Amino acid sequence: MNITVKPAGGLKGTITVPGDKSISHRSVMLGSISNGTTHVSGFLTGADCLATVDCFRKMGIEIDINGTNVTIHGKGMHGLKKPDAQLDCKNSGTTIRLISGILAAQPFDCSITGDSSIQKRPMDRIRNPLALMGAKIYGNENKKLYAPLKIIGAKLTGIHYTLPVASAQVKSAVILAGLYADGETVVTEPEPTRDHTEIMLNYLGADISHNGNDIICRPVKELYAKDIYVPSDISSAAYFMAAAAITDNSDITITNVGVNPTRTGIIDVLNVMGADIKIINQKNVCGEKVADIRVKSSKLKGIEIGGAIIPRLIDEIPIIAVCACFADGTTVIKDAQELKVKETNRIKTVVEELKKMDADITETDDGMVINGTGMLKGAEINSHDDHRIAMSMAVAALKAKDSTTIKNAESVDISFPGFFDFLEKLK
Ligand code: SPQ
Repeated sequence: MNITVKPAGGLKGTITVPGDKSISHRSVMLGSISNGTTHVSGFLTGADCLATVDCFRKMGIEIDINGTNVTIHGKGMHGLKKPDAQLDCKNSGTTIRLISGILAAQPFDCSITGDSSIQKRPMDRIRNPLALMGAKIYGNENKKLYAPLKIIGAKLTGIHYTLPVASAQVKSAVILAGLYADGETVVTEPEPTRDHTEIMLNYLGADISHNGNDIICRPVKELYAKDIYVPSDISSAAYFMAAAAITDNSDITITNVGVNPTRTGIIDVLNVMGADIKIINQKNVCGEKVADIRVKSSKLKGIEIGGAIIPRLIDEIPIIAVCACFADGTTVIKDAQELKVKETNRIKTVVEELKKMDADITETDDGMVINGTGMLKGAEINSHDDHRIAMSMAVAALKAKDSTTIKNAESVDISFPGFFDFLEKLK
């Protein structure tokens, strides 16, 4: 599907964007292995989270979906059954990596795969620590390990593992395996990454604690089903925060957004760039911080972004690159080599597509350098089937000189079904 986006300014209104993708995935996984029924509200019915639902249904878990309300009939820590068919994670890295931590400890073997993008994303990063715990995971070995994966359930033992790269997916896979292991599991992070797994596990009765950069996980006998409220996804809100900041005469409010400090790097960066952002009505729901975010038009300036903040905004770098095109001066993004192993190589794809719009942007080995020109031209853009590229380029199009067409724009459904309707609503 091709979508044409015309230049626009004066974005006004209040919106509530769909539920957080990371938290929605975890609600299905942890609800499935809890004792009792979990009612989830605000669930993201994007394609990635539906892939997680499908995997657990194939393992015998009854899951009812009614709009954004999801009911999971959990069967406890040892209630999953061997799937009759291969599990399919489609485009979702979170699904394949987190589920692998659970599957490694089951009394059955199974096979798990995903689409062509998933089959190019490295899986040795989860296989290596899980293998140290005793897991048996096999796949296509070609320098790194790739899906399809064959996972043969095994008896696991707790380990102390230092993550070679900051990754919430790897941390979560090890923690989930640690729930089933003999003895304590400790994961040391080089930098803090999103901690939704830890928060939700503690909410459901597990014993996960922190000591500096160490996360300590003790095995559990049971998790207890509880209602889960999923806040709106800050990664989805980011597109509208950026759109309001770069277009003239805009003033928008995005309600009930998850503002867990491990995810708010985008707010910190926009603030340093000079954006007009207010965080209001803060509260705490199911252990997660939630707030409304008000953003008005502003004059941005270029900055340097790197180091410990990168994991707190890794998915927002494409939209930050768009903002940088309209900032005064130069923006340097570094230490972001992890972008190369996302749905696409996002350093390459964002640079390639913004160049088509005449951006002054250069790819580097660990990020990019953008000279703000304050001006982009309309172009024909390839989403590369990457939801975050499609949405970032749609925001860039709002501030371009003429119309922009985004090819394969349906990829937004991965994390934000209805994205283009939200954009229209604010115009
Ligand atoms: O699930 P997937 O495909 O990996 O999705 C992405 C995204 O852009 O939506 C990354 F491509 O988000 C990851 C994120 O980058 C979701 C995630 C999580 O829910 O644990 C963690 C991050 O990845 P990582 O590599 O830091 O573990």
